[in-house]
Amino acid sequence: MKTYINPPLSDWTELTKRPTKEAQDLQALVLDVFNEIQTNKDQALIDFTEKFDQVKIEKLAVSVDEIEEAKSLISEDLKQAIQLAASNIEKFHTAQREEINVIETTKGVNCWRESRGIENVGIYIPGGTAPLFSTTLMLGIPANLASCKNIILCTPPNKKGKIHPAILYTANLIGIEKIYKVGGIQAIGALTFGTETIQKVDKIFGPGNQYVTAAKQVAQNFGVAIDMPAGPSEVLVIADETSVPKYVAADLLSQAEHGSDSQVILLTNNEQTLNETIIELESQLAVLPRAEFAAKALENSRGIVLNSIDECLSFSNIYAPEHLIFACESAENYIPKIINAGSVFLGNYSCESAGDYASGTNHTLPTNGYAKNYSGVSFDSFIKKITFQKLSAEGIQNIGPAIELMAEAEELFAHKNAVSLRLLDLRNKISQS
Ligand code: HSO
Ligand code: ZN
Repeated sequence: MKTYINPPLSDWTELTKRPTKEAQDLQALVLDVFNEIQTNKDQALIDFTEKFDQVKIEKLAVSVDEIEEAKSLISEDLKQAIQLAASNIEKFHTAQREEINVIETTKGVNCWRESRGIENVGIYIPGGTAPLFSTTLMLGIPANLASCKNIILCTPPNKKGKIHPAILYTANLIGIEKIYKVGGIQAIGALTFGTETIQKVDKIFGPGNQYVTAAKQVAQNFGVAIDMPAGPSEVLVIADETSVPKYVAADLLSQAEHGSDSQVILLTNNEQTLNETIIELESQLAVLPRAEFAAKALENSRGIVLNSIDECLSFSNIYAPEHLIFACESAENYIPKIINAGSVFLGNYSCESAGDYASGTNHTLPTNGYAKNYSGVSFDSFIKKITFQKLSAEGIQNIGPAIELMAEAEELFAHKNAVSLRLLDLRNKISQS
């Protein structure tokens, strides 16, 4: 981790940048795979799985037997842990539902919004070095709460053609029935166009490697929405003399172990806190099974001493971290000053792992500075809202003349006429009675 003591403001632009990665241009490859899927459908998925994942899949759909086998492979303790997490995630996301609120904007003019679940949603769960079965909860639970009609889960098979049992157990626990063994670009292609087995969806959710990310980007050109642009995971910790260096180091490493391209930032107003945290980082890193990833991530990472906690916050708002851990006793006093962050963890006991797994908040969050203009996934991500209005005779009489004037000023006489005809009828009715 590179360290900086009171860097001048002129250096902040550089210091708040993410590490630049040689982004491969994968668009041509994605389009080739998509083309093939449109023509050869299931067969293309099977062929690409053999080519990219080196495994020959007989059937794309996960069978009931495979689910039963997965259930038998998960320990009771882990099942209970997953159930606790599921219950908290469900509670937090249920509370995000909104009541219908009918507003009478002018006498006789009633307007309101109603939510409808997006009918068909695709959930992508990565396999690879760490199978993130917790993401199944984070995406599946709000999809259920939103009453999405079809929830399609895709996840890549391993070299033996199997899916991690915890992913299958979790999906089954929350009632996801359509689970397919397909990953990478081909999974996103299947969700975008549909095949004989896999249904086309309206929106695709979930993290993934650079291939999945590129494919989700391209899928948008074919009328599919996505949750958000994805990038490597990141955390920014603000610490002061009330923080516990060993906790801070553990939190930094918990994000660093996700991958060598992760980035972690420590900001503090206290040089001793920085030094003690660095010593802790070294000793904790040494015994981590994923030390190789974490060590690489630390090379992209920074420890910075600034003049005050206010300055740390200004820096953090420019960086716009996916996760902000405010590990100071006084953290709550600063909440109004937090402008850009995906999810915030306050005080010494609120580790990021809590939000990653079990506190109830969602862990699918905007990275790469997108916390400036995107929210993390929530109940809202799985619905769209329809506006309704009902005008009474009195309502159209009240706002009709204003509409006529505005339509005329825009030279849209059919618009004006739609009002005038009604007003005329109403006037005639009154004069007849
Ligand atoms: N920290 C990740 C989510 C996750 N962590 C899943 C563990 N499992 C999102 O940035
Ligand atoms: Zn994590």
